[in-house]
Amino acid sequence: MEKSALQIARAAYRPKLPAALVGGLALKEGAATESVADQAAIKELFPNTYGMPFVTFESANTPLQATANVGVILSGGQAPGGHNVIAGLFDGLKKLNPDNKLYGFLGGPSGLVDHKYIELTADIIDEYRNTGGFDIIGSGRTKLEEKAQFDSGIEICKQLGINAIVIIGGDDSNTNACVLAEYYLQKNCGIQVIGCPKTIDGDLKNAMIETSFGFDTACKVYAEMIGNIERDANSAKKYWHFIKLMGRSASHVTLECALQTHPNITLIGEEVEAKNQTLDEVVTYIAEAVAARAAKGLNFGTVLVPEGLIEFIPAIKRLIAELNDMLAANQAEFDTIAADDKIAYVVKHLTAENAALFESLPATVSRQLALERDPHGNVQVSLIETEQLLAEMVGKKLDAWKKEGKYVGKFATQHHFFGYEGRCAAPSNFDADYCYSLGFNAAMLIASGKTGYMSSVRNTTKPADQWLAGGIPITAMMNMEKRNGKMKPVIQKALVVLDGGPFKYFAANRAKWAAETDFVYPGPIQYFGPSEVCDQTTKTLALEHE
Ligand code: FBP
Repeated sequence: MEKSALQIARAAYRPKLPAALVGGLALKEGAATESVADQAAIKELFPNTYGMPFVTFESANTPLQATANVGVILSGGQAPGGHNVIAGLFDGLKKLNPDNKLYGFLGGPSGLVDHKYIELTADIIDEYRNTGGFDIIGSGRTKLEEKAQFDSGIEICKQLGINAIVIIGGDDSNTNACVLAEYYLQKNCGIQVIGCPKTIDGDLKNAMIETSFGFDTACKVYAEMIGNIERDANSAKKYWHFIKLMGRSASHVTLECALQTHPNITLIGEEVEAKNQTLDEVVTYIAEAVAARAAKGLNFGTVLVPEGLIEFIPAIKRLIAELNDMLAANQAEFDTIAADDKIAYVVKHLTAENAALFESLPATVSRQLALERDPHGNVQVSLIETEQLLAEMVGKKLDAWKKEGKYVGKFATQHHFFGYEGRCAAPSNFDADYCYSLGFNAAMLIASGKTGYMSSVRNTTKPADQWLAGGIPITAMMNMEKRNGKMKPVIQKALVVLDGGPFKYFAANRAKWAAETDFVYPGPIQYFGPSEVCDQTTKTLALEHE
């Protein structure tokens, strides 16, 4: 396969490791842990993996040696750096013992259940070092939840002599990793399970997991594109650009991109929810900023919208919840209704408040809400074109204000959705180093006999040699939440904290960014060059650790 000059040069990049992982090392156990909430319930569900201590690696004279064959799984959406986690794991295992083997389960967690795998040899690994994507073994969204799936995993592990599984995934996949670890301990089958924190959404983090991998690179890619759009907007001076950014349940990506590019308007879902705002209030907020700029002759700008915004608006959240329940209860009848009559059927079966809100939405959105369901019968919120919905509603409000003489401007819009563009980008130096360290560290946790732990690399705002490596028991991150009507143990999702450093910085500057044209143009990720250009972390990480 032909490679670009950058690909060839990048393949030779040697990711940096925390100093403690470079030579010999020793494991230091910290204090016993408690789950973040619902301690009694989590302890009962995880009798073997609850309360384990934090662990940290320290430099020592003796190198760790261990025999371990490992199976690795990529789970969920792609995130830049996944290949480097696997490369780090491979190199770590070979350092422990050159005879150790690494197997890759294909297509995500289903590879473990269906016994689809390849052995990852040095030749294969070398092809993928420092590259984006998950194509080395593929990924998938199968959930590991059933005992039959776990038992099928035991079968293939016994067959291949695998004594540890590394699951690279987000909060749900790591929750399942812990369930698997607990089950394998109960069965005493000698298979350890270690998790690695992945997701561009940035919503898997806590004191020991400072960031999920992929967030850094994906945000840098989106920020480059937003900067380019801002420059276009400032050159042509004739469009308002509405840009939706991926991040299904949290607004970290949008906040980080705002910090990097200073757009005129940024919506943060968590704030909209905290202020109990209605859709109309959100639209009015944007329209007022547009009108204020128009009064100064500035008929252009940029608006950033998080993918999950619509679900953060409390009234819409209630509407979606009722729609899901109502359609589930009336599924059989609903399926027999002619397509043209479905909207009327929905209106008739909703409570008055939700019916009124449903009818006030633009037709494209109400159709999407009523007619497009996922395989579980739920509304497919991510398909709603929020950027278009907001632009349309702002346009209508401005028209009304024009008639009242309150607004004199031009409002022409362009829409964008950035998500897939950044998920498989070649990892930034930060993600290349962080991911390699996470994988290498996972090998050391396995060699130390740990299970039910997530690989943890901390102190990441400092140069890589000062990073701290260790592990956090996954149960320590858990609480009980309602899922499909039942209380389940899950890793607590990290949403944008409104009194945290990143949001506070944004809130202190947004009025200025709205009124002025204070755009920042970050440009493309740089892989080679001075450290201040190539090794910057995200603004979020920097502000969180100031
Ligand atoms: P993960 O949580 O699995 O990392 O995926 C996150 C994400 O990238 C979201 O931002 C987005 O909503 C979703 O995946 C899209 O999923 P799909 O790849 O199935 O279209």
